[in-house]
Amino acid sequence: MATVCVNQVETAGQSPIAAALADKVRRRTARVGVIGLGYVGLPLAMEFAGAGFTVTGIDVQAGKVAAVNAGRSYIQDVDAEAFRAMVESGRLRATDDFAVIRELDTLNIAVPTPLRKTKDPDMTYVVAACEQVARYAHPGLLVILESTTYPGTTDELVLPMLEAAGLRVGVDVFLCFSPERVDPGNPVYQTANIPKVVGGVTPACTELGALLYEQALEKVVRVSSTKVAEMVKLLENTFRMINIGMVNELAQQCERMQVDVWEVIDAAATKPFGFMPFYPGPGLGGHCIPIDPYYLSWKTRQTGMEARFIELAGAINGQMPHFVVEKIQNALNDQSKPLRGSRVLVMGVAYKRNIDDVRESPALDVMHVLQSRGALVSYSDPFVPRIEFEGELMESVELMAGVGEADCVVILTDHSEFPYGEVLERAAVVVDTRNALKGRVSAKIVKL
Ligand code: SAJ
Repeated sequence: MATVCVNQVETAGQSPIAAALADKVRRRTARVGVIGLGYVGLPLAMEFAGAGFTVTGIDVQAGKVAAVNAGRSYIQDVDAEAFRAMVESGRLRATDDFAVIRELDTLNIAVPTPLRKTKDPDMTYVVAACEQVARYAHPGLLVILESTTYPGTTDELVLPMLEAAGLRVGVDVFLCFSPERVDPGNPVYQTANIPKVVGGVTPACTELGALLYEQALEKVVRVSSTKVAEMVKLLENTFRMINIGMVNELAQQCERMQVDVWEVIDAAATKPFGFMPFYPGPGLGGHCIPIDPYYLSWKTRQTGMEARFIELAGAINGQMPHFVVEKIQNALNDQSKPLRGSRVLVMGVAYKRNIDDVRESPALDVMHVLQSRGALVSYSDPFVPRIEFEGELMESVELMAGVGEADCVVILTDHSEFPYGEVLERAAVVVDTRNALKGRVSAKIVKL
């Protein structure tokens, strides 16, 4: 954490507006705003408040605003007690009124950037937020976009909106991009200790963005432009998506050749350099990995080029639910049971272990395919008490009861707390798509 210096002399070459803002940031008297109080914005607001800033969260969802002002954290990674104390101390509050931007000195924008059905970027939330920012922006304001997006967004979409409001970026206002790197549920890496990349429209912008983060976060990485910062995030997550696609294809190759893909990967992972293990699974879930790469492939297409790795990995990852259903069908077939009318219990619907998030979860795709082929599907997930599935509300069933009634159990999310030994004992057959039963030997186990 950078030490706080007071009575800083003006950094050489800094404009008076920039110098004044820098001084307020160093003194922690800068009034900080965060737009978007989700799994990125709320932890970030907490870090700024914890660093001594007075923070105003802005969100269009009245429920979130009310929860924040009641001191109630709704984000798993934000400690409830610390959050309540921070709100009670007056350091953190929320509003849905964007006019508050008039009194703010810095603004982080962390709103969703989903995909449309056509797999094109949906910039609705970013545009809506930036329209409000441009409406209330004033000289001396630092704006940092954090939402994952295609390279060029900050320069081509956000900057013109600020300039149209009569503000010169790099002179009156300062504009950066800084990719969010929040990993929900990660017990080791949280907002404060994840290195923060930041790139500005001008060097003065970059310096101010970096200075703000240095007050609250452990490590800040300056890059030369907003485009570099935007591309950094896309590389990080495209790297994962493509490598997951590769091992998902490897799983199918290994099945054809009767090789245990899990043993292969574990053995390859003993290589102390030049290798990073990824594991096959039922598909690609979450709000980052299945989505972010398509922001890159979309922008690539605008330049007249195809992002072939992304398209191929997307196709492979996208058909994994069908590969899993085939495994289930074969497992039932070995018991002379047709899929139609058989009871299949899904263990775990969250998109990855030990979290409660079902966004883009491949488990929902597997369940959809199973149901469309006539299987009687139920699920059990200690983190997810109920889901809306095919327009119906579906409750999580008690695990061992579900296992006892099922013709086939399929592990789609390997939550740590599942009693895998008991499940294996009671189940008729278990299709294990996560190698959760690693080390156990039984004819009942069907591995991916
Ligand atoms: N998955 C596999 N095989 C793997 C790894 C993941 O099938 O080897 C699946 C997961 O089950 C999940 C999906 O891919 O369905 C995404 O998993 P993830 O581990 O990438 O987790 P996310 O989506 O929470 O990704 C976040 C990302 N963080 C940010 O975007 C800031 C990602 O960059 C992180 O690397 C990742 O967490 C992480 O490392 O946990």
